[in-house]
Amino acid sequence: MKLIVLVIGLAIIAFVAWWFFGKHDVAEEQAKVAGSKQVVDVQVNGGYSPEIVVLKKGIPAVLNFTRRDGSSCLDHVVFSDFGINQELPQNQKEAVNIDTSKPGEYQWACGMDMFHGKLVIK
Ligand SMILES: [Cu+2]
Repeated sequence: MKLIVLVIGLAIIAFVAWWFFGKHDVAEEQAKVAGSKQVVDVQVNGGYSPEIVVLKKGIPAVLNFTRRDGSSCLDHVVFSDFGINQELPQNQKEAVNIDTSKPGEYQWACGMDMFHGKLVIK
């Protein structure tokens, strides 16, 4: 009986360690600078891909969101730090303009704050 408890305990510890320290594949993408602006395409399908977008400070940025997901959950994208709450029509590329004058990390989310992505401006 003690052995079972020990084995289960070790399994839980191993799982927690994996969860916190294991390398999870979070898609990160650096914006491509073209001319005077930088552009990143973000696919919206059960979440955001890439989930982390890295932008260069001071260059006007455009995030092109394409929502494949049919659920109403993801039909808005919210950048609360930028005062943006934009509708994402399904299967259309929707451009969201981002002010990159202030470096930092900023979350974006779906309209219900369930799915998240992150902007890194540096
Ligand atoms: Cu949602």
